[in-house]
Amino acid sequence: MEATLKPTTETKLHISGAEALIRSLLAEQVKMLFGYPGGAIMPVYDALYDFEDELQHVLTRHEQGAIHAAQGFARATGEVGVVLATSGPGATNLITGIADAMIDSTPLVCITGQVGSGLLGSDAFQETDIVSISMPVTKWNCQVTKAEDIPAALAKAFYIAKSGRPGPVLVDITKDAQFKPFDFEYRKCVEIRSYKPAPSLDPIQIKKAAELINEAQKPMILFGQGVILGKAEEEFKQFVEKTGIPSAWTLLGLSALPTDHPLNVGMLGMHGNYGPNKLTNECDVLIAIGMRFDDRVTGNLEHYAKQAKVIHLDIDPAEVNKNVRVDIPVLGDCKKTLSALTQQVRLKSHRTWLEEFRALDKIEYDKVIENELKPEEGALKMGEVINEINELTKGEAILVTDVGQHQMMACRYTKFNQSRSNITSGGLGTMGFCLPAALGAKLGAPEREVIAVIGDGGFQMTIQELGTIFQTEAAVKIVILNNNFLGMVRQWQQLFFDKRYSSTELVNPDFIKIAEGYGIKGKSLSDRDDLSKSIEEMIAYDGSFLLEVKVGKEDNVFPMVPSGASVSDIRLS
Ligand SMILES: Cc1ncc(C[n+]2csc(CCOP(=O)(O)OP(=O)(O)O)c2C)c(N)n1
Repeated sequence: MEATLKPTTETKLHISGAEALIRSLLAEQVKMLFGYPGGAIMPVYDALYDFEDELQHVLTRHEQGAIHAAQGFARATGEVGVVLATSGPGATNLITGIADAMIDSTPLVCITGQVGSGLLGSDAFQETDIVSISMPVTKWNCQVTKAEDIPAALAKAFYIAKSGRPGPVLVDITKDAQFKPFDFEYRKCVEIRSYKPAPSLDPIQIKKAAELINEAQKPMILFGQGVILGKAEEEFKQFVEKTGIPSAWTLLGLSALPTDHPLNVGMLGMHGNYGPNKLTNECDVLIAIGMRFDDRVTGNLEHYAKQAKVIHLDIDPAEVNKNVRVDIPVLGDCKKTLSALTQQVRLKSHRTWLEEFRALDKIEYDKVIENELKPEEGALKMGEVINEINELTKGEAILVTDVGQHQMMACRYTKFNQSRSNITSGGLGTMGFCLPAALGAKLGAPEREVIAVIGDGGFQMTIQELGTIFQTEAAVKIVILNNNFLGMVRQWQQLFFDKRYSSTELVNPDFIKIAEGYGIKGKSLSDRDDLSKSIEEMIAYDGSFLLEVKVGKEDNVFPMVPSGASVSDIRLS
């Protein structure tokens, strides 16, 4: 939370609402935003023209591209992503990204132009009630019809987007409000009556949680994105190391703890690892940290960790007891709750218990992983592609994935040694997320290698953003794992619908020619012997590169907790 209410040095400028908007963004330290112009937002674009040196606007090829890019930017940097769009279709094109950011707790400020206030409700050209449409998928939204209300609306928007559990907000500004001059003054928002972003720490709950942890024989930690959002990676690591508790991650928690950490026992949920899924139903204390017991993680709730006492650390009280009954809720910012808890827990190791995870790892390795990572014959496998990427990036890269089999494979097998390295659409599972999100991540963290791993289906959902990559010259490395299928749906058709492949086979274009049309270097391969050197070439290349890897058409992702089954009924084949 900001400590003081300081007006900026630019107090009392007599400027238009549009310029006030730009100056408000600058006062919030925004340096980059993503968007697409149109009639109802033109005054803002006109004002932007004078601020090109201070505020970089990234013109995407579609508003969905803009919002996913802003999400990628926010996830890679920990800052608020900012999006600009016009009214009507511009605004509605943001909705998928807003819903995605809402469910994945990504801080975004979306600014939409609106028809003039005198036309509101008249079905004017490109009028749509975006405030009502976005209501259920925003953390907060509002419409501004007066220029003088713009700074306060923006200040509130930034405060709400990034405080507490982050999320997307939307500010809709009528065109007349953008035009009108007024005396501009900006004050950052530091509190809002009736909005309590983070519950304060309760020492009694901390004590109870510590006692239970100290007594536990088979405790297990489940960590989610809350650790990353709370910038609590270091506090988390200290807690894990002091308690010696095996720790498993959700899809969005991935990279909060290095993959190779001795207490990292892998991924939870539907395509997660064998050990943590099975042992969820054998542990005596389950410590959930910054995660929300999504159904993809829990499987059938009737058979989920019934034997365990549950401790849940979360910033959002609404998450506690939502899906899983919690014995000891520990509310608050996990940076604080974790360090308080670490002080009260005893230094321990759970060697025998950890060995149970490792024994199950061995089974999974022999039955699934070895053949995924080191197949000797047959078509290329998704896992071996990821394995080769690991060899070259040494856990340093940001991995951005789309949705489907490639996403599960990439998240299962990529190695990470630093946080904010795994960017994927978790809760909403939005195909088309990856390419623009990778662009946003690269623009936000240009010093880092950014690798987009995409399916041939999802790639074509936002393929137009190759144009933005071309124009911005962002050196995004794109790996299409091409199986000529909507692979994950095909897998379900194979396993649960008698192999009736209804509308899942794709006849694809020449992706390399398309890349080349956008000035992006491209290469295609299907031969195992070409894999390693092609990935090396891609990474060494000084610019954006698209690598199409033709993989087995009907490979499946295992292990798998079938829909409706218990996590302990996870299948290896
Ligand atoms: C916007 C959207 N539409 C539909 C789906 C349902 N869906 C989930 S995975 C998938 C297939 C993805 O295919 P592809 O991108 O080729 O990746 P693969 O599974 O083959 O790796 C589909 C259609 C979705 N997640 N998002």
